[in-house]
Amino acid sequence: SPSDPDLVERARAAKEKLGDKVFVLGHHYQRDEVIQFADVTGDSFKLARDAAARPEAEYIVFCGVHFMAESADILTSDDQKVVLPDLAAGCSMADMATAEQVAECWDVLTEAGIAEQVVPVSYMNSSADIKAFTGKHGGTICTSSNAKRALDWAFEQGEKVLFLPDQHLGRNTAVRDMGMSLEDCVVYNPHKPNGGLTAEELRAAKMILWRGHCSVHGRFSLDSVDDVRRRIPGVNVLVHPECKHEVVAAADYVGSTEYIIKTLEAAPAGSKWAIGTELNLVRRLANRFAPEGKEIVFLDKTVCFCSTMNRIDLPHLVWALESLAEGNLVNRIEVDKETEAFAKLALERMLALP
Ligand code: CIZ
Ligand code: SF4
Repeated sequence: SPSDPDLVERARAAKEKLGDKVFVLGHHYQRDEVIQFADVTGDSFKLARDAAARPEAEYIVFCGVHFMAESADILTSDDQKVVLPDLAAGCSMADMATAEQVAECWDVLTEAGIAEQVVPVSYMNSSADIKAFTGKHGGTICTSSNAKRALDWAFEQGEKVLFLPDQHLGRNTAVRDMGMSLEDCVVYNPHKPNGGLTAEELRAAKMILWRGHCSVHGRFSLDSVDDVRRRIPGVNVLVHPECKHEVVAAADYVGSTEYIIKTLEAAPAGSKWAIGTELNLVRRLANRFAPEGKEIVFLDKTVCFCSTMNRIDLPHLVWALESLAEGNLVNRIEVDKETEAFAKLALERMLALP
């Protein structure tokens, strides 16, 4: 949708007034009307690092979702204030693992006599509390780009991994990249007593997958892959590893948003692609590469935008920028010191991965 010219002018003016004091981060899944004001774009981890590399920016306006703003606060200095233009921009996947549920899970693992063998590995898409739990129990964070390296490391530290909160990324990495079988994985359901698992099942498992998923990527189906192959002969199917295992198994290429972008940049003219990731990004890539003769379609027309990502729109961005320009610090996301220290430990283990 075209942006309102009045709002565009107000965003531009507020940004100009703030100058180097503000740095605007735009996640790949954000709307075009927001992305046009981003100083950098990227996935959540790249953006948090980009913010840390700009110490002169007092205000980091994070156009993305809540856990991403928390990660930016953890990785930036105490003088930098992270602002989320709409506090209702959460992530349904991150919300599927709460601190209380994960503490209860650890008690279940302790009672089954296996907690000492378990290393937690948590996806970037998790709350600061879950990252802190991970750091406290000797684990690491991973992104969809380094999940295999994180699991390799974790299996050097212990015999089992508790993977949080995305069961699909955990399963896909274990089975596709590590040669494990589906039987090596069990799913811990936080809504059932003992996670819905017996102590024997827990003892036999190598991968204990938290029962979380992405409400966008989890909706792509095997049918959507079959359909697009019928509709577009010769199409390359490229999906994000947050998709279900059967979708990933049927795809030609699998990888993070950064991988998807690089793959399309390198693709030859005349090639055809069906992409299984968030719609804002797929549309932007389709428009960008159409002049080069690359045909890019969305894998499944029944799947929608990430509704919480889309909460950040131009009116919210204008409001945040104008407030900051007037000296009002609004919608600050601040992780408390103790949580930050343990979460940072887990993030630093990721940064040290070979
Ligand atoms: O699915 C998401 O929200 C992704 C890929 C987030 C991220 O880490 O950038
Ligand atoms: Fe969360 Fe999925 Fe939206 Fe990413 S796309 S923010 S994982 S719900």
